Amino acid sequence: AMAYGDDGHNLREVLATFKSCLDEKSEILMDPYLAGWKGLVRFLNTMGTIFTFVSKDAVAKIQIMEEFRSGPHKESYRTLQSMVSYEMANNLVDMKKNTERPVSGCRTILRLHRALLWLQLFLEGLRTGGADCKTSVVCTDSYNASLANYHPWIIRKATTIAFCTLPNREAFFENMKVGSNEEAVEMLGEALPHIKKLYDITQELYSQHKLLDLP
Ligand code: 1PX
Repeated sequence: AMAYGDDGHNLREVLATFKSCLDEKSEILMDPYLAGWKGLVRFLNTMGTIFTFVSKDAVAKIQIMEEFRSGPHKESYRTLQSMVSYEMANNLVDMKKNTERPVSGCRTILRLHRALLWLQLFLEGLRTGGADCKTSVVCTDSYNASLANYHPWIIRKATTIAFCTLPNREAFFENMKVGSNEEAVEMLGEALPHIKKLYDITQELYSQHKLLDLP
């Protein structure tokens, strides 16, 4: 019963939320996308207070998007695609640094999108890593191949120190609450292609609109 514990951070359900983001037109639905991130934050909050600076930033970005989703233009934020169309058409996306305009949905989602690549690489590393792989190394490599490219030195330093506190692979799998190690590996193998698809569709959308470098 413990293995399927319902304390709010069953990773199988969190990853299934991401799977449910794609609608029939291959558009990405904002609500399950944000719900997926909230689930990841709940998971992160079980990893120790050293990650508080990470979860605070993630929560702040989720909240920005939730405000758009409950504001006067909420229908425009139903999917990532409709958000891009709406914000671009209404000149709401700041292309330069240090201007007074409010933060856009596009730049906010871009930060989560970059973090989704970290997640994909990290989970893939855990899945294929073998019983005695070092999670801190897997995590650092995934970070260096994704988010680190956009973070200033001080954040990279703090992040790398926090990664050293990560538990071993077995403890990670246990914390995922999806059953045995074999079941965890199988669950990741099933879930990761959906995460990758979400990432690829978003990457293509942002690339088409030249939004990949938003400050
Ligand atoms: C079994 C694996 C599941 C683990 C779930 C972990 C969920 C992690 C959620 C992380 C979300 C991070 C969003 C970061 C967005 C970002 O890049 N923000 C920076 C830029 O924002 P700005 O508005 O200024 O342009 C901001 O400067 C970030 C600050 C905080 C540091 C972010 C480090 C992210 C490291 C990746 C997550 C590590 C979690 C490791 C635990 C396994």
